[in-house]
Amino acid sequence: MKTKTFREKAQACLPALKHWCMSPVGTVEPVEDPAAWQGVSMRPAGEKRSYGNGERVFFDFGEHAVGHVELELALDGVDFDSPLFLRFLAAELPYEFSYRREEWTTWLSQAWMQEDFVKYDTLPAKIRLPRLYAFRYLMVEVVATPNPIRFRKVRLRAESSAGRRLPPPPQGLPPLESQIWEAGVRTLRNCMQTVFEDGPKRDRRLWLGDLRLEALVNAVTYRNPRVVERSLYVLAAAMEKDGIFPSCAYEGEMLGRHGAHAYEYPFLLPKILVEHIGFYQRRQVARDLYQTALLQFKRVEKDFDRDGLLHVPPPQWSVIDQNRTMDKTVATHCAYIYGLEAMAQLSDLLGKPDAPSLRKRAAWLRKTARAHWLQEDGFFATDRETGRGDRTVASQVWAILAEVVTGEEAADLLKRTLAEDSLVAPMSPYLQHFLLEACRLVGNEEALHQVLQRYWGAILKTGASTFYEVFKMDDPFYSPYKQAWVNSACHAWSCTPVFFLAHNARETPRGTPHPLP
Ligand code: RAM
Repeated sequence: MKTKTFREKAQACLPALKHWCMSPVGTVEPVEDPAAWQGVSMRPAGEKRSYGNGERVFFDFGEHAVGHVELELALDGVDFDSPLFLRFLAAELPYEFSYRREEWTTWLSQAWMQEDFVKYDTLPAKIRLPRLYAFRYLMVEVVATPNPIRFRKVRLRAESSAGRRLPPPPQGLPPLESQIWEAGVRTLRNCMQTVFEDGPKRDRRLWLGDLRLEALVNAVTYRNPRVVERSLYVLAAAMEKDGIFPSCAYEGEMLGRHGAHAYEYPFLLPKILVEHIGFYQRRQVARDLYQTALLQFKRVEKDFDRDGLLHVPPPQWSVIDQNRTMDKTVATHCAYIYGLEAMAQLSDLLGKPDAPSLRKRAAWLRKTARAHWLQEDGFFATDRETGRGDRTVASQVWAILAEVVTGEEAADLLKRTLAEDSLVAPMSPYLQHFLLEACRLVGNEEALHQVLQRYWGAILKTGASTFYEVFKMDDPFYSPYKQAWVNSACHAWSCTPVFFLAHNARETPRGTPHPLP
């Protein structure tokens, strides 16, 4: 199928955005607070009638949302002999107010900070800030004004294709899990725009790995299959002649262009398609992308060595977790097997002839992984890992998900993984999701709830109303970008506890129609 056709299909399922208005719940101010996560908290502050040169006001909208800020500006007095000059800084978390432009040290663009300087030549005025912000707190600083300025009717015109309403948690969830549910569905809502965005503060980009997880939660909450299909077609529309399925793509004016490529993301494509059929019994997108999905496995066959082990050729990289230093060899090899298995299921579902050869290859790759990487102590690790002692949770989780170990052996590996503190721990909710998936696969619901409550419960304790891109319990300032100001605090790959908490999702679907409300 031609990219032009994918483009047309992407446009045909463009979802409508729904809008709603939010007003601040109060004015606050950031204060240094050693007891608070990242050392900054917001305390109530009185609202003044008007603000003069150098003064700031911080509006608290009560919860994280995405949209355009609108407000009315009026001067105290009549003199207006110069423009009004304002600085806006929208923040997801209090710590972002410690941002200092001159202290920027990361390679990521400073333009991602939600800071804008705007001048107004005529007042009073009704304004609408041109940029979309993702935030809970909004600071307005009066850089220069001819007279004190009044802020009236401060509003956020919020938007999402999911609408405002957060689906309620299933009855009977314990309070902590209900809170986790609420933050999870808010996270997805705020990332669910005309495609599944990764995080609305920064990239606002559609990534294939993030899309898979968002599609899972969408299926048990907002139930909008068109956003899934639109997202898949937007990615497909950006495919080049080599047939590599993009890991990341743009929309709008840039529809048809892709961004950076993550090595293992394309292996998730058949999984998304199988689950999509399972959730909605809609097959067209799977039919359209079947051959493309198959190609993702064939085209990397050259990257296997003579022992049948997959090595990512530099400078390519796999995501697996937001950790740039750990060895991801085992996890990537196993992600390939996981994808092959899904590809075989997709072949069966669509009545294609490829399943037997795909399963044969998966079985062989399980053997090679086991033979080379299952160490004497019962953990999976490459020589590099064992040599340096940096065994990872990621390797164990992916070995389980790829069914390199099964049954009792897998259940035991999971238990030992959770009990072993020396393994390199997940840095992001993305890998934590696969840990939950492994818990469910081996049937250990108790461990699943423990992980979920411990990790996502800890995020909530930081004051979160949405879940984060990265979260390391022992390091509040952890950032894969070396600067926590730019981390995203509403990142959809972190919303998947909702999927595991939904009563109707007790089993990850394997292509069978899934009973959902
Ligand atoms: C970052 C984002 C995104 C992720 C990629 C690999 O840009 O966190 O969610 O998928 O990395």
